[in-house]
Amino acid sequence: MALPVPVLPEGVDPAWLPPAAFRPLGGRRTLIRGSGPLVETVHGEVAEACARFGGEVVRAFGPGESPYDLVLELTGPEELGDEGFTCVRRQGRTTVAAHGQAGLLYGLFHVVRLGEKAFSHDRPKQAHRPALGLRMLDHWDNVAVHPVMGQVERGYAGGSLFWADGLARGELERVRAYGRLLAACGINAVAVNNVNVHETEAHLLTDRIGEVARIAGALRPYGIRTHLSVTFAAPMVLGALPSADPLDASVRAWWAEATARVYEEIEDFGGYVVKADSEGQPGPFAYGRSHADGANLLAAALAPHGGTVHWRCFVYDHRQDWRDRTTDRARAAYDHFTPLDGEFADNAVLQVKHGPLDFQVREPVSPLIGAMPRTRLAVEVQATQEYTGQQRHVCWLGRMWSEVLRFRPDGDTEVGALARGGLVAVSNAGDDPFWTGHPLAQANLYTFGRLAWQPDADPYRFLSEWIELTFTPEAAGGAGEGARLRASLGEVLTGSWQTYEKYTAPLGVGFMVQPGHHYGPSVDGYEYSPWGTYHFADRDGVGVDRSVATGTGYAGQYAKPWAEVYESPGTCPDELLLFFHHVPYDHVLHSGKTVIQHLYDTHFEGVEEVERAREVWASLEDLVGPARHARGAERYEEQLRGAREWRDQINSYFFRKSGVPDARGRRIY
Ligand code: GCV
Repeated sequence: MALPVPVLPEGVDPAWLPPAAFRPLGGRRTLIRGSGPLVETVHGEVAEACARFGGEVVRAFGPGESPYDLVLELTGPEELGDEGFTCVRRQGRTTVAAHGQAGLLYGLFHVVRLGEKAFSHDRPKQAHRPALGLRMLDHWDNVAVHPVMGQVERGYAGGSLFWADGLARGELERVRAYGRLLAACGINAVAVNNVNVHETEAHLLTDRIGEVARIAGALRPYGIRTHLSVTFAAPMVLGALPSADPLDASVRAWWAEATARVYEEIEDFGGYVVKADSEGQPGPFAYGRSHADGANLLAAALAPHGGTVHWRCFVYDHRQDWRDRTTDRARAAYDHFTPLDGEFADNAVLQVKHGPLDFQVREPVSPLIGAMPRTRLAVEVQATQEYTGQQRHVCWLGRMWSEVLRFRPDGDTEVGALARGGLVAVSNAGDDPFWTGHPLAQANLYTFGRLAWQPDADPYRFLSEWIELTFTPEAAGGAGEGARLRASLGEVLTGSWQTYEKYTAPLGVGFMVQPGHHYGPSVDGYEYSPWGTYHFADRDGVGVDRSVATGTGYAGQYAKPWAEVYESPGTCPDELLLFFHHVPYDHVLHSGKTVIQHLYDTHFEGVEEVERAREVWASLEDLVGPARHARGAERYEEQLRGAREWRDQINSYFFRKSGVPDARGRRIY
């Protein structure tokens, strides 16, 4: 039985799956061969397109019948795995063949992306399969509204899609629609609660697992496995044991039993996500045990059922003394985890933030990636724009993520290939009508999924795909206007990350944000705090000396060639100079400018770029739909206000510290 396509609640934006994106499937005869629940999902999708745009879908060859335009069949080669597929067009027929049901679903969405091109001319057989087996979103959603963080920690898109009024939502149609959007960009796993596991959420593992099972049931038809964040202290919090020591037999038995019960409820449960010994969350250090002991405890409980533990490496001292310049937070993940390489169970994945600090607009790639050859690593990026404008500012992160994924830690293998445990993003979606607050922030979610499928691809290709799917020419009122719309959106999104970088913290130095909520500038907001995030600006210069020769030694955590490149200000790339070095304001960059003049120039330029983007958006009023336009316009006002505030605070601060005037005499306060 075909599974009906989810119906979006009134007023909710269809994002990159507007009905019009399926028009090319209309008016055609489609044959679907194979059976299984995801095949029924595929059938439902095609049937919906036929209902709207004409055409017919059949499930079995009739005798003598062959005039099919599209064939979707479960006969693909086993080598392509469960998620791969082939696509070919020959003699007037487009055929997608997959070995597994998920592959058929991905193949269908591939055809949707191709649009008319899928049917217009012959195409040679091409094989597609994801480079990474796990393409996951971590939701930092709380069930109960947290007094400080609200419902979604670092969420800028309303409340949780999964939880409302202290329970799993009763109506899960929108969760199904979310699963559909995620499948259409290749995502196959979702963790449904915050890695900071509070009292209420701890219970999802045991007495409230039924609620998780319902959510899993809504995501499953789109090939998405559900994962849960758990507290390491669960045996004490939930099981009344006196300890959570990973080597204690009763603790091990407790986890084994609890996990077996999870699988009774959710047969295809993906596994656990754990934040341990990090920012106050409990962990194995309390018992004098290592993080390998901790991760392996949960891995052992999950192994009989085929689950995986995602163990986060965000372990650092968040109670540092700012006076102590020898402790360097950037070093922490590498220092904690590299000695344990080879000690983790096969079904334990270490989840590493892409940079050594915390999702700043510019950071080097974490040296931990590439330094643990005997361990499965997953790389974590942040789609939710905690430090990149909180979905009030446009900041398309595809280029940043692509740079991370294409970085070669040892000068040879790319991060995208080293991330054998997968790619994970902190989700930016919520119950907002546009899913992501700023409608243009949808592009981040879409690009993430596509990059996780193909990490070495050109990210701009995925940006164009998102634009083409989301803004169909017919929605824009015809082909000519469609072209203008797409060019304009490309213009405002393509360089938006670099624009954001220009008007905020300069040259990789990071932070300089308002403490707590992290929105807006505060140059010294974290300078005398315990969080380990400093810039050390004084009257002579700015930046953190992380060299081996005179600094914290962090640069030495890299393999060659990077250890040498980063060690000296003469070879360090400009954009990371202040991350690695403390330099005088008149230090001359590779660009030929002094640090201080670069800082002034970029801050003026950044604001001008926002002014221009706001105008471009204003010119699209008739093309993007009134609600979307109004939302974007309101956000652009705020982005411009915010960019000016950043410019003026940063420029004034450094002018006052250094006494060096702007060479171009512009207004600084
Ligand atoms: C979920 C940063 C954020 C925290 C977040 C943490 C993490 O510190 O500000 O809100 O906690 O990262 O990744 O665990």
